[in-house]
Amino acid sequence: MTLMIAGLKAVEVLDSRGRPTLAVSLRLRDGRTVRAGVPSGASTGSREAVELRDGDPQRYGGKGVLTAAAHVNGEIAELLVGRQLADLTAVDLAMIKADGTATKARLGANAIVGVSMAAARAFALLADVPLWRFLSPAGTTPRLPAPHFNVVNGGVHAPNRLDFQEFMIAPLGAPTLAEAVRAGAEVYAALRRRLADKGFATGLGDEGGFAPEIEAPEDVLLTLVDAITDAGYSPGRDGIAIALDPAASEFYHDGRYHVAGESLSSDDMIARYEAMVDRFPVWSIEDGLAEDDWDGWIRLTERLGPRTQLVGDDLLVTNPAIVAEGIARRAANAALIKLNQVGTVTETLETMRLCRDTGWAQMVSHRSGETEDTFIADLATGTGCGQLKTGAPARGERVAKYNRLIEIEAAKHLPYGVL
Ligand code: 2PG
Ligand code: MG
Repeated sequence: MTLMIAGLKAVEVLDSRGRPTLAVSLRLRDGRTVRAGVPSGASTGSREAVELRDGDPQRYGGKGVLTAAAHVNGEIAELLVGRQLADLTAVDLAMIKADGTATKARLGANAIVGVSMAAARAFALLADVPLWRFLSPAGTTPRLPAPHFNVVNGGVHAPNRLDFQEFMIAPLGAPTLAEAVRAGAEVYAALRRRLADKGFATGLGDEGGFAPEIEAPEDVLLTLVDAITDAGYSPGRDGIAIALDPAASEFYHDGRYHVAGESLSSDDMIARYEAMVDRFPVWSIEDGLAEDDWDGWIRLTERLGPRTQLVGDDLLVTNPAIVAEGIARRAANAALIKLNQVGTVTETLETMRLCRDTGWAQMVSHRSGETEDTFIADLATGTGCGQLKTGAPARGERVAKYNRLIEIEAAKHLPYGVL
């Protein structure tokens, strides 16, 4: 069914960190309205689509998004409103063409992705199907993803001494999504008790994980295994596994990795990960090496790829061309999927298709700056990719996504878990 947009409006609102972002609303001809909230990262890859910020130091320290909002309300609205739009691809391609840059820098990836997400919701409404169903490509089986709860935050997401950005728990062995969420929340509660007993502060980082003053990643892993056991679960792939996102580009300077006071080469870093995988139930490592250390990534994949999921985030930035390069060079074995890294739903689905066709794993992801929008829960479910990370089982903007998964499961019984 073709879409005719009657009105399009973006306003500057706040994200979960208190920074400006866009809320886009799209009105259909029958008066129904759909909305989208645009996420925003802190540890961004250098090849991501460009988030347009005003740069006016008088407003929000230069981070205002009035220009991007004006692009939605002006040029993009002129382009799309009142036209017969055959499908989502037509909407996205029209915006890509009008933008005219390779990185969406002129209109702003934040403007474009907000409209793209709202348009996807509009098409789902017209087809009278849930968003996850609309986003499900022909021939794929929808599936509830294994949630990856980020329960300890470091790096640029927390003001502590911890260099690794994210320590996630993934209830891979849970029978259903609802049980996985329960397991995540119970371990989170057990972890709070463990940290408090040891005298650590239990304040939270940007994604709702605890931000204790622990320096060595191995010490966090030890505590996590204890918390999993305290909560009555078994650490490992049959129970609750651990996933890391060190976000290594952030601690890679002058060709060395700076971790817990040590200066490490790529090979030292790989050996350190190998020791972690030997000792702890770490099943997945995202951005273990820096985005410009491709040779290191290739060696990491050779060495750990057979038994560990190695996810490219900053390395691959959800971009189909860069993911294709990663696949060809065997520089990882999985991709992180973030809508705003590439800037449209259509291109995101293209990257996901590429991964599926090649047998690469994929994990859909939130950003550290989020809104209450739950689009990614539907995206992960509809594409059947098997994995979603969207923060701790705490903080409204994170919990909204997990709650959306629970609602989807309650409405329709779908298979659960990693592929
Ligand atoms: C990441 C993300 C999300 P940010 O590195 O994977 O957790 O962080 O949104 O800051 O890039
Ligand atoms: Mg990452």
